[in-house]
Amino acid sequence: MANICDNPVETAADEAATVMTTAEAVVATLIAHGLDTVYALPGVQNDLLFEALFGASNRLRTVHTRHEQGAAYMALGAALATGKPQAYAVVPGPGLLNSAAALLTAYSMNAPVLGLIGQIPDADIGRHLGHLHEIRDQAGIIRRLVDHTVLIRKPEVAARAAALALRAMRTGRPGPAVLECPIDVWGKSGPVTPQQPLPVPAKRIDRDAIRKAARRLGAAKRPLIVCGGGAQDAAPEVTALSAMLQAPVLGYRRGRGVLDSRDPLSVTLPLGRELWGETDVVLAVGTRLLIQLRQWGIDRDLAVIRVDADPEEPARLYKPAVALIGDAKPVLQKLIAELPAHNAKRPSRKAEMQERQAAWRGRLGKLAPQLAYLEAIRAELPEDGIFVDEVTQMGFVARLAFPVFKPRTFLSPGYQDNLGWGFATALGVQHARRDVPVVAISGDGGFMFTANEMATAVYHRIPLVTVVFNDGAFGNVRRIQQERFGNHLIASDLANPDFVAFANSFGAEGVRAKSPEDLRAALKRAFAHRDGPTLIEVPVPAMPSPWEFIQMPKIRGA
Ligand SMILES: Cc1ncc(C[n+]2csc(CCOP(=O)(O)OP(=O)(O)O)c2C)c(N)n1
Ligand SMILES: [Mg+2]
Repeated sequence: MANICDNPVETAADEAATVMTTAEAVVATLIAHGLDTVYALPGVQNDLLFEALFGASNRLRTVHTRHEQGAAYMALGAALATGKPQAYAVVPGPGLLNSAAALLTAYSMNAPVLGLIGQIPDADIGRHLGHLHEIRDQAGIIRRLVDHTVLIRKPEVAARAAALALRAMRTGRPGPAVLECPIDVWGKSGPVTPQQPLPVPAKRIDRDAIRKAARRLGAAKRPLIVCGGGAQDAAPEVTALSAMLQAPVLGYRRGRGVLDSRDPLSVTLPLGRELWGETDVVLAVGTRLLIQLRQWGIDRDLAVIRVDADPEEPARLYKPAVALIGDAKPVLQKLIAELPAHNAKRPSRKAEMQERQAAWRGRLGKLAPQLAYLEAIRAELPEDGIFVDEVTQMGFVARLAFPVFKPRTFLSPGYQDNLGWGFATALGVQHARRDVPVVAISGDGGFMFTANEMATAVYHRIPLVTVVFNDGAFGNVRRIQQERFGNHLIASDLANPDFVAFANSFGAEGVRAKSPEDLRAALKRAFAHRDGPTLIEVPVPAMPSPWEFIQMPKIRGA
């Protein structure tokens, strides 16, 4: 991601220029970059943007939501599901702030989301006159949320500003960007040079570092690979390296699905921690490695090799033995080419891993209520179907035990872990990937954050299947209050609507499932219904705690 680029960008007028409005220039640039949808909620500052979107509606669809957070979460979901840039448009001030939790999540997840944010009249920015939706230092607020933001002040610079933002979103560590545009600038006309995608500068891969890494890994006795979200586009490479090194691949949350769960070398928590305790060389791909380094510990007997798009990342917490800077796919391809010259002969670890996986499955048995429902979902969700996780009892266990077969099919909200992201994000996932079934799970607490977007799902006929596990509580908080605070229950019991009637009142399918078998049958019907959304309510009692398997103690170092 490039640094803040605050200045309007100048382009030389040339003969290719055509007269158009700022809004038309931005819309044309989005189309030239392959975007096909803008998730949006309109308002007077952006009227001329919507006028341009109207004019381009056969090439760029506008999908409107019922709250700005819904628009931004949908763009995030579409970005996560496709790996491609996605855009949302909202009014300034409250519109921006309503979208901020999703923008923050996009930043934490390195997701390429472009925010198109309105502004008050250009000449009045910073004058505190009390314009509609005026907010103090909007650009400053945005700068705290994203790395790249530009205020567009005239049509001549608009196409290039959009192209630079879209390039910044794919450069280095990917991430969101924002374009602000004042109410009186969207409609201004001027000569605009059409802007094709700008090439992303190719990163030179350090050959010496590749050789060093290959030597270390080749000589390792018990190598381990740890994957984060940055490895999602390098699944074939990680799979090949895992086989060459007979190295288990640990993916938790954002790294799930990089190595197929059916491979005995594919592990999650808590077996991953046990392996972390034994390993001598770790290859960490596109992960901050925070849990491992902070929770599980590190010592001198463990050499860490980091692969990261962000040159700042590898040494942030702990100096690695080798840092390989670049996108995971090309870096790992080089490593795969170099490794055979250094690699030890390695017997298969299949039988050992199968045994250890089975032992941990046994210990996870105390989570049987959650596991039974997750098994029902896995049985009905096709291999390439997408599972959208939430901050709920079912989600916590899914992160540990839901089998994931392909990259980008298990979407979990990263380190924000923000309650309420799931339903609206999943709507964006399903909207961008109409070709596969998508299931969103949530608790009664999380679902109600964006439940209003059921109207969006119905209006745009988005066939998302949402399973709401209803325990009448912020269950996670409630259990902590019971277990750690002497049953001092406060702010954790909830009054809920009848979720089936709620869905039906929007014209959506609504069903209640009272057992894992019921859920399976309901899912089968829901996945067959492709013309609109289905909500499945599952009433559940309080669930056994998964935390002993997630917040595990140190296993290395002092
Ligand atoms: C934005 C945000 N606010 C608050 C929290 C704290 N929090 C974590 S879990 C939880 C309760 C979740 O309740 P529910 O969605 O019903 O799931 P359950 O635990 O009951 O399965 C809360 C409030 C959070 N993670 N994110
Ligand atoms: Mg709940």
